[in-house]
Amino acid sequence: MVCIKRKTGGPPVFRVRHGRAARAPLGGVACVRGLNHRLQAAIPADFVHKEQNPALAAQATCGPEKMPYGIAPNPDHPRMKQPLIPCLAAAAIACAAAHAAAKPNIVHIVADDLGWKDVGFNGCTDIRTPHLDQLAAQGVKLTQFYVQPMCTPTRAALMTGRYPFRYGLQTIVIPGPANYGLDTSEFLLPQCLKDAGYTTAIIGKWHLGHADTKYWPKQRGFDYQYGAMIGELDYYTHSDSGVLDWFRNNQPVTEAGYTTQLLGTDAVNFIKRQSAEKPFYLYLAFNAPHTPYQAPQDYIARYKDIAEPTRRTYAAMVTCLDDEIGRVVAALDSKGLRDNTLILFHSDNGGTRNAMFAGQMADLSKTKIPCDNGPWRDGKGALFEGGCRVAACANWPGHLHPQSVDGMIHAVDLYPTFAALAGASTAKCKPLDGLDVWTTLAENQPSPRKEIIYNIEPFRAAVRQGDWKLIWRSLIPTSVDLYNLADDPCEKTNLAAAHPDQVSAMQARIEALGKQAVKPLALMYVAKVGLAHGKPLMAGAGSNNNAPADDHAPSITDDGIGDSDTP
Ligand SMILES: [Ca+2]
Repeated sequence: MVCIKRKTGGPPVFRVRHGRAARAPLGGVACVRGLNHRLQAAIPADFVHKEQNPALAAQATCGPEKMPYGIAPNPDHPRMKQPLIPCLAAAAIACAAAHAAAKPNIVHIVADDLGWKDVGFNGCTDIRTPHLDQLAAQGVKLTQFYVQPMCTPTRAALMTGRYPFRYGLQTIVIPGPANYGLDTSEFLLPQCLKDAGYTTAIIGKWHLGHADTKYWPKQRGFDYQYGAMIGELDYYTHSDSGVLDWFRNNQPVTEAGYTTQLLGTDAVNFIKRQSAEKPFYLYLAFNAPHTPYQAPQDYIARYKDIAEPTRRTYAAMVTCLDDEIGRVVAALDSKGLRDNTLILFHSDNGGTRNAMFAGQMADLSKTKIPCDNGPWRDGKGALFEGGCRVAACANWPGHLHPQSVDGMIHAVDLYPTFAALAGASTAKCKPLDGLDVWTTLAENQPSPRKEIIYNIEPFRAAVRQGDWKLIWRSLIPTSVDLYNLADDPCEKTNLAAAHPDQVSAMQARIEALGKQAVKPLALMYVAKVGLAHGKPLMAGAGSNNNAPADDHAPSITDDGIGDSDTP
């Protein structure tokens, strides 16, 4: 579909097929996104996009409606031969051809457990992140970017475009000893983009199944793989509990180095190997700044002014992460790919505020949790904003104009948004929860997303509809929180008792979603382990097992699952 619109008081915008658009660089001349500045079309200024102004659009019909992604406009369509059409039809053909040849590269950078306020562009004052700050300042700062509250669920949402409660990955992460993974019947983002001609690469952390290679990323659409399969690893030994978790193209790799820098170097080398002729999707999923808190000494030395030792190390980890992102951006620049590359950055969940989610490798006897989620309540693992509303920005020179975008965007939206940018078909997907949010990202138009599903679990759930947010803990004793995020973004005043009708309506929505949910694979795994017969851990005389009880062992309880604040 080719349409043209003129925003009130703004420059004309030219749309191709699924509504991708770029503001005209010059008055009256529109640059079509995807033409890579090679083809520009002079556009009459009174043309409008039919979705923006149906009345005018009816007069300026411009092609078949609802063209599927990846299908070029048909110049033989009767409506393409109506008055006004000839120039559009010619432009459509030229645009479609050029669009196909200029699919944007996508560099999708994910941080792990990064605090919302631990980047300069969100107001951090003691940790330096100049490269991220520059991406945000010259691009789009996303103020309402939502994810799931933990690693595995968010990564599943990114890869499927569907909420993780639909396939059993909504609860905690995939534990190291567990053998389940992301349902292989899901059609993943790299598969989708690969079908559209993209080279696909994962550099970094997967955490969507590790015990069987059928779950591994190389088996799920990624052409190239480098990094870890599980969730938490030592930054220097690249192992989890003594088991090496470091692979390139499914082969174990033993090498020296700090993971953040190894991943950055590998991403730079990957970019150097690419050409302008074939687009690529690089999923660069750093494990930083997740526990264990480890950083190179030269980075730690830069933060002598931070007295608290864990915060100092964490600051060093974040700055190292920022430096590696800077190297990736420089590689795109030196390769001449920057103008045709969308960079999107976000954390996979909020910074840790609850010791239970600090990770198995954190020495809690020495660790003061270092993450700062700014004004948002709680953090990783929680359904409060601090767990799910994360630092995020996007950058694409000439396509994303410097501004702050407040529209709601959820991790599931990236799949259809990227697919539309790539001209990729989503026909093989199961029904997507994600929405194409490009006009929100690029033009700051109201988000098509009116609802956020924070999570649906048998023991708790949370939904946001507009400004209302309901958190329902169904584990006995039950509790309900209702907040108005417009008035109370920090979730301090529970309005549930004052608005019973609103509570009932949102609980009904959660019940309906619950009926669509698959039982959490993590809970089934825990139950299986708990019910298994094994060697008793018996204390006292006559026992050969003198292991002390582990008071710090994680347990799944109402508090422990993350809805209790940590000071
Ligand atoms: Ca995480």
